[in-house]
Amino acid sequence: MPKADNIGEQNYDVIVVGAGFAGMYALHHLRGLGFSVHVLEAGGDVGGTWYWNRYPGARCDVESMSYSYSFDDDLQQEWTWSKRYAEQPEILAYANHVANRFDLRRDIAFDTKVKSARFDEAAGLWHIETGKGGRLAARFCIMATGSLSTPKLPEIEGIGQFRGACYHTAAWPHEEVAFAGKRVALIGTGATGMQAAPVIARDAAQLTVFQRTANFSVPAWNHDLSDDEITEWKANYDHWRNRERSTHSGFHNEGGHPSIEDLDEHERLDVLEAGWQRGGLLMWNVFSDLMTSREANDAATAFIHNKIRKIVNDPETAELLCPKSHPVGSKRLCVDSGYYETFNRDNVSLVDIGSEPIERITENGLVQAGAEHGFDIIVFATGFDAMTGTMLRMDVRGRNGIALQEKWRDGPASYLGIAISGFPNLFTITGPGSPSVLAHVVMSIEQHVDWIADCLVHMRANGLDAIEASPEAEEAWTAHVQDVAAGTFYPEASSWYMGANVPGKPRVFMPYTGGAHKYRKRCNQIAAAGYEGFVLSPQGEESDTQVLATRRSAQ
Ligand code: N01
Repeated sequence: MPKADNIGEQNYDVIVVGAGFAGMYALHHLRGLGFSVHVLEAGGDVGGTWYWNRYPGARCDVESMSYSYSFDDDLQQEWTWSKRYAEQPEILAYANHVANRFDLRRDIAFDTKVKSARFDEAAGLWHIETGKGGRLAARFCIMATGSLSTPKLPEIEGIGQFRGACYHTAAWPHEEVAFAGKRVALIGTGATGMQAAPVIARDAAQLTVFQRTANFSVPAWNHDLSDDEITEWKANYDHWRNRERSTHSGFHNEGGHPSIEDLDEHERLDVLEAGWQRGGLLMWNVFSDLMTSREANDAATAFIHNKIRKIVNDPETAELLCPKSHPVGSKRLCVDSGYYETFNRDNVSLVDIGSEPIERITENGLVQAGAEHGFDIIVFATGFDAMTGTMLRMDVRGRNGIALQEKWRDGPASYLGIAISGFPNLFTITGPGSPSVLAHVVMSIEQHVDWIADCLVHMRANGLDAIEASPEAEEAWTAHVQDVAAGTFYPEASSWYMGANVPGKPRVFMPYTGGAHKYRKRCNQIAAAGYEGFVLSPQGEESDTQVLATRRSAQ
C-alpha cells in the first residue's frame, strides 16, 4: 500500500466507508483493477445491515436466490440458500463467505467509525479522520454507508430511565435475548416490528405491540427451497440476472401485471388473490398502475383489509390493524410470517398510540392513556434516520470547506444519487436520488460500483484527476427525482422515504421512483457521452504521491 511520507497519513487511491454489501464489492472490484483501496467499517465485521440487525425474525424480503452478488458465477454456483427468504444468520454467513473467499478483511479496518471527510483542494485529496484518531488520505472517497444504517430511537420523555432491558432492533446484541417469562413491549410496526412480533410472541409471557400507524403487510409464505428450485436457478443464473436488470424493481419475476382498467370486478379479485397467494413484495405492483391509479390502489387496500379482518379474530383489533392513513405501497410494503395471526394469541395485545401516544417511559415501563404499564423488556423497532442520516453524522466537507449538512439543509441534492456538486471525487452508493431502497438493493449496489469503477478506469486512462457533478446537472436530476415521485402516491405517506419519521428532517422524497432499468440506462448513456453533466479535470501537481500510486497501478 502506498504511503505518503510528506503528510503523515496513510494514503490510498480510494477510501471506502462501510463494509456491507456495497463496500465489500467496491473493495473487491477496485482492488482487482489495480487501485489501492482501504475500507473503514464501524462494525466489528463485514455484513452491514446483516451485521447489525440481529433481532428475532430478521429476514430478507427479497428472495434469497436473487439476493446475492451476480459478479462472479463461481460464487453463485457454490453458495446454496436454504429458504425462499433467507434469515439474517444465513445472509451474514454469506457475507462472511464472500469476505473469506476474496480475502477482503486484509483491507478493512473494523470498529472504525469515520468522524470527518474533508476535501483538500490544493492536493486534490480527501482527508479522512476516524473516531480512533486515525488519519488517511485518498484521491477518491466512496460512501458505501447504506440507506438504513442509523437507528432512530423515538423522542419519548424518560427514554433512559427504564430499568429493564431495552433494545433497538438495528443494534441488537450478539448474545441471545431470552424472552421466556418476560413482559415485552414492542414499539413500532414497520417491516422490522412485523418480523419480530410473531417470534417474540412465541416465547414471551406477554407481548404488547404499540402501533402508531397501521401498515400493509402480505404473507411471505416462506419455505425451504427444493433441490429442483435451486438447480433451475443455478442453471439459468445469467437469464435471471438479465431479467433483474431489465425490470422496474430489479426483481426477476416482476412484470406482466395488468392495469386495473383492463379488468372486470372478478378478474381484479383473481389478480389480487393470486398476488396474495404468491406472497412477498410483488404485491407492490400487482396492478401496473397500483401507485398511480386511485381505483387500483383502493381495490388493493380493500382486498388487504378484508384479509386482515378474516385473519384476526377480534374485530376491534382487526380494525386497528387495517391501514387507513396512506395508499398501499406508499410506505414500504411489509412481508410477514404470521404477523396478523399473532394477535389471535392470548399473550399478545395491540395498543393504538396513534390516537393516544406514549406519554413517557418510566423505570418500570411506560405511561400511556394515563396508566403505567409494567414491562421487563422494551424493544424499539422504530426505524432509521434513513438515506441521509449516516452521511450527515460525519463532518463531510467539499470545496471551500462547505459542509454537507449545509448543502443538504433543505434535503439531499445529488446527480444520479452517485455524486454531489461541490464534493469532487466523492461517490455515494445507493445514495438519495437513486432507486436504492425501491429496487433490489444488491443489484443496485453492483450497478453503482460497476459504474464508479468504470469511471475511475476512464479517468486513469485519460490522465484525469478530478470528477465533479456540475451544479446544473445536479439541479436538473434532483428536480427530476421529485417530478417522477409527484406522479405517484409515494409522497402522500408520512414515510421514511420522505424523511417524515425524523422530527425536523426536511420532507423531500429521497429515492428515485422512475425504475431501476431506466435509471441504469441513463447512467450508461451519461458515461458513454463522456460523463455528461460532470466536470472532469486533468492531473494537477506531480508532487502528489497519490497520482503516482494511481499511475503505477495502471501500468
Ligand atoms: O422502520 P420503519 P423498520 N413513537 O420506519 C414507529 C427495511 N427493512 O425498521 O409508521 C411511536 O418502517 C413507526 O410508526 P409510524 C425496509 O425497507 C427491510 O420497520 O412512523 N412509534 C413505524 O411503525 C423498511 O421499510 C427488511 O407512525 C414510532 C415503526 O416505528 C426499513 O428497513 C426487513 C415512533 C418504524 O418503522 C425500515 O423498517 C426489515 C415514535 N416516536 C426492514 N417512531 C428486509 O427484509 C417510529 N415509530 C430486507
